[in-house]
Amino acid sequence: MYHTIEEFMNEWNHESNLTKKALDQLTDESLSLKATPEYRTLGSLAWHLVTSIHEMLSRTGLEFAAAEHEAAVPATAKEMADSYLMASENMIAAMKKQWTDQSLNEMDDMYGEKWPKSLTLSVLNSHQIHHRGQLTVLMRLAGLRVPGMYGPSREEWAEAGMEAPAN
Ligand code: NI
Repeated sequence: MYHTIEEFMNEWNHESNLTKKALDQLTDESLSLKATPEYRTLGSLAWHLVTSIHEMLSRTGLEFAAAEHEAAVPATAKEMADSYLMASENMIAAMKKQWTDQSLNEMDDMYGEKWPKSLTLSVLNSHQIHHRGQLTVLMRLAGLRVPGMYGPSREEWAEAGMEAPAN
């Protein structure tokens, strides 16, 4: 959990840049990809990454403009990436204005439980990382370029003139 807003922002900046890198690789055609008939499309998974920022943080009372949970999945990858950036930037700007470090100890009603804001921020970050991992798998299936996250991707190994590890 985070003790200061700055602690969260440092981590969020790093993670949201990685998410943005992945979203920037999506194509409009790739959005309709389904790994299997019963799972959501690549586009709807990517959109969940966007809308969950407002869905989760609005429960804490933070007020900011961002795509809401019920918003329809956009038809273009660009709209999705732009919406992500806007949600992320507006959330950070609102937090700087509306919260202090002490706010992180305040409790909110979250999904039937009481969470301090510091926990909500941790969950927001873990939730993003979890779904981004799923997204990169679907991106592979769609034949898209996958950016490295915590290490080089297959393409990045190749560009560095090295062979990617087999496992
Ligand atoms: Ni989720």
